[in-house]
Amino acid sequence: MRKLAVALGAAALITLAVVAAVLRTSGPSTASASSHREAPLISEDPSADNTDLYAFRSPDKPDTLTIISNFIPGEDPAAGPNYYTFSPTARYDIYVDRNGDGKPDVSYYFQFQRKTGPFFLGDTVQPYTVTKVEHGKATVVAHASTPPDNIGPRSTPNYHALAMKAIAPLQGGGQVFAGQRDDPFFADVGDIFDLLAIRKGTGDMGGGKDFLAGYAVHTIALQIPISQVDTASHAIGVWSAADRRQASVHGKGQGAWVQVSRLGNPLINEVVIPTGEKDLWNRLAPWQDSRFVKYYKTPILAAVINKLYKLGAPETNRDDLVQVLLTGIPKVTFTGSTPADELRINLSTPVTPADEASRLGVLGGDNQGWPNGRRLNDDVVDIAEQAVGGFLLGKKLPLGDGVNSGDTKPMSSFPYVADPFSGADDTHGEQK
Ligand SMILES: [Ca+2]
Ligand SMILES: [Ca+2]
Ligand SMILES: [Ca+2]
Ligand SMILES: [Ca+2]
Repeated sequence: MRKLAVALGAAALITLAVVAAVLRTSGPSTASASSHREAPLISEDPSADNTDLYAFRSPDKPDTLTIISNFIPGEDPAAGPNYYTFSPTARYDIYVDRNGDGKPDVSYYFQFQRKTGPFFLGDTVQPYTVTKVEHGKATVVAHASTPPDNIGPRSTPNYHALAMKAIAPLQGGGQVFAGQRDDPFFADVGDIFDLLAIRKGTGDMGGGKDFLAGYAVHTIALQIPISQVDTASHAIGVWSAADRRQASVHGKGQGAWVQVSRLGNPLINEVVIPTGEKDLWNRLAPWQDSRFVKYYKTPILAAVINKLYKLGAPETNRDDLVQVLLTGIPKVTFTGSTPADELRINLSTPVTPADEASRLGVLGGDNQGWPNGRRLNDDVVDIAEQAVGGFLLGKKLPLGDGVNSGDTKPMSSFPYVADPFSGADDTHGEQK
C-alpha cells in the first residue's frame, strides 16, 4: 500500500486530473460518487448498484429507526420512455447485525415486479414484496407498490401526493416506501476524483459544485420500532446489498442468489479499497472484512492528501480509522472486535433538533450523524476527508469539497428523502 502511494507520482496525478475533467463534463451518470459506480463490475449493472445508505432515529418518531438504502446512480428524470425501475430479477437487501459478528440477525429482502406500460411507454409502478428473515424464519411483512417515477405534470400530476400514497405499513409494526426520489447525496464529484482538488482554500469555504443536483435514485426506506432491533449496548450495525441469481445450468429452476453490490459506510469501496479488489469487496459480507483492514490502517487517501497539499496527514498505523469504520466508536457505536464494514448507530443517542444539527455530525460536536448512523444532511465527504486527515488524532485540517448541503431539503416525515425532480422539468444537474 505504502509502495502504491509513493508510486502515485506526478504523472499519475495528471492522468487522474484529466479523468476528473472528463467526468466533470459528462455528469453523474458516468461519474462516481458516494458509492455510485464505484467498482468495475457493478458499474455495468446500475439497477443493482447501491449508492448510499442512511440510518437514523426518526426525528418525528424517535422510538423508531429509519433505514434508507438508495440504488441506481445518476438517474436523469427525463430519461424516458423506459424510465428507471428496480430490477425485477434482482433482490435488494437490508441487513441488521445485533451482536457485532458481521453477520445479519434481521434481514429484509425486497423483490419487485415490472408491468408492461401503455403505448410506447414503460409502466414505472412496481408491485413488490418485503420478506423479513429472523431466526431462520422468513415472513412476508408487506405487499406494496412503488409510485410511478416523476415523469411530468401530465403523466404524474400531484406527484408528492402520489408518492406519499405509496407508503405502506409493515406487518409487526413500522412502515415502508420504495420508489424514485431525489438523490440526497451531495458532492463535488469532479473535484473528489480530481484527487481532492479543491476549488477554494482547503475546501471548507464553499465554492464547490454539487454534481448530483437534479439527479434521482431509487430509494428503499424502512421505518421499524427500535424495540425490534435494540441491544444491551444500544449499538447495532446496518448494511445493504443487492443480489442476482446465478444462471441455472440445467435450464430449470433458479440459481442461487449471489451478492453483486454492498454498502455500509459511505466511500469505503470508493476510496479505501484498491481498484483491483473492488469487485471482490462487493461480493463479500462484513464478517469477511478482516482481509481489508490493512487498507484502513494505511489509507491511500492520506498519502494523496499529503502529496497534493503537504498537510502531514498521518499515513500509517491508522487504528483510529479501523476503530471508527470497522468496530465502532468506543462506548458509542462499538459492536465488538470483529472488523466489519457496517453503518453503526447507537439507538439511545437522542435526536438532535434540526436547527442544532451539524453537517459534520460527531466531528462537528453533534452526537448524532455519521459515523454514529448517517442522516440525509450529513456531509460525509468533508467528514471522511477530515477523519483521514487525522481529526481523531488531534490533527484538525479544514478539508472538504466546498459543497455543504444538497439541492433539496429532506422532508420532516417518512420517507424523508425529497421528491425527485420531474422529467418534464429537465433540470439536468443544474444548481438549484
Ligand atoms: Ca455502489
Ligand atoms: Ca450478527
Ligand atoms: Ca440532490
Ligand atoms: Ca461537502
